[in-house]
Amino acid sequence: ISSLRDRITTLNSRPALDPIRIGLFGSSGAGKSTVLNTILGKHFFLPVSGMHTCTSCQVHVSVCKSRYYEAKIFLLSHEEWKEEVKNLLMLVESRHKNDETDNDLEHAIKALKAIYGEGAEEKSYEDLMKTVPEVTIPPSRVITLKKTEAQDLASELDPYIRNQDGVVNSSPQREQMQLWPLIKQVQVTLPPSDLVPEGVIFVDIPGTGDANKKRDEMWKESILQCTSIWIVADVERAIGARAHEIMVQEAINACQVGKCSDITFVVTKMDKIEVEEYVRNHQGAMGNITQHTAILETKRDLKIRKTRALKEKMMLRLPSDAEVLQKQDMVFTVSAKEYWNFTVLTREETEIPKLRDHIRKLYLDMKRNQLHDYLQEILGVFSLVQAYHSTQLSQDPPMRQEELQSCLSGKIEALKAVTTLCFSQMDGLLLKGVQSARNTHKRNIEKILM
Ligand SMILES: Nc1nc2c(ncn2[C@@H]2O[C@H](COP(=O)(O)OP(=O)(O)OP(=O)(O)O)[C@@H](O)[C@H]2O)c(=O)[nH]1
Ligand SMILES: [Mg+2]
Repeated sequence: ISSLRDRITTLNSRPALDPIRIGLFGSSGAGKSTVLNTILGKHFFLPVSGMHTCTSCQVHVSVCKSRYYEAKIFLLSHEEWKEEVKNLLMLVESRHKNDETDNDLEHAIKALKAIYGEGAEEKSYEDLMKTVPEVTIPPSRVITLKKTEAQDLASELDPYIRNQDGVVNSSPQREQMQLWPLIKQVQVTLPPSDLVPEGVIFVDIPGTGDANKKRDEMWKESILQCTSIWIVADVERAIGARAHEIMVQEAINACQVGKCSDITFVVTKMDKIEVEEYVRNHQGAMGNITQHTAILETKRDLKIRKTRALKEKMMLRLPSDAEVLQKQDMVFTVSAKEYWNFTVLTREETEIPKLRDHIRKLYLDMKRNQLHDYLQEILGVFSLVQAYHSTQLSQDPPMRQEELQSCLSGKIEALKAVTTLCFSQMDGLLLKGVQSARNTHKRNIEKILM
């Protein structure tokens, strides 16, 4: 009864259906934040940059039933920050030992300076803990922003998310910018829209390939939590990049041990295909080909090649009936730039609408699976309740252990008798066969040898 009660309580307390989590992984500058902005129908919302690594922390974006654009910026707890300071100081210490500078060391010095001011890297841990931070840290460790317009939220949020390397410190948003070493995660919610369903959480992950090791490894921790993994690659790096190979292997691993049931490859910046380059790379191509045709041909070619490569890799490590292998569309070739400008491609050809359909399909598939599991559990509970009920109301007293034992022994004996009979019949026939082989083998061998 108590186990039944536990199962019903769990069923009851579980939010009807868990949200699905789509993680965007890829090298820095691949266009992850831009694709996400475009899917959300916002030209500039999350910060993007072509100059240097842009997104500095994980940003979760979802749609919810509110008319406001909201963001929650979660900071490291006091204990977590103390640990971080110890780690940063250890890196600074290594400078004295190795007498060399590297990017991790530079990052550590910048982080300490941002919070404790000039000369922080020269101080001891104890001294730093006594130093009053130059930034205001809210006691709740959460900063909440709430706006009625997307652009207002975007501009207030920008200094918290944008990587602050090389930023001039006289900026009016200096105070917010300096908080970056403390920021753990940002959660953004948007009002409902027709473009993406409620219950989908996009996770924009800082790009890999960064000089900073810690930032570079962050994606590996997040990948196991994703229900759908998107590997985002610039068209100029879409084929043969080692970074993507590693991501595909980690994504397949996430299908085996994590929550993932979908791997999608998104090739970005299709508008960058140049006609001259296309003609040079394709010997059979005509010289008078248009850029439009060159892009469409490249899209088709990339889809075939990447789908084949992805499937081959998946098949090596996953069972042939794995859900992730049954997907129709695995590769999308998009252009966010053309979605807004449409100088060469139509909106359909940019594949942004197709990517939105893909999300809706993923959402429906996953919800269907979750609902199926949920109903299975309800059915299980019902049948247990029914079984319990019928034993409680039964007129006959419940069978005792000895009765069960003797009933079971009787059945085993009966089974033994049938098995013996069955084998004795087989034995008879086999013995007959052996006898006839003995009688005829000499004759047969002689016939063969003659
Ligand atoms: N030509 C072209 N440029 C694009 C397209 N999409 C993104 N970009 C540019 O690529 C650069 C990098 O884009 P981001 O969206 O910041 O890249 P990211 O992957 O989020 O980078 P990190 O945040 O550093 O990981 C920006 O200058 C974008 O304007 C596209 O479809 N076409
Ligand atoms: Mg980004």
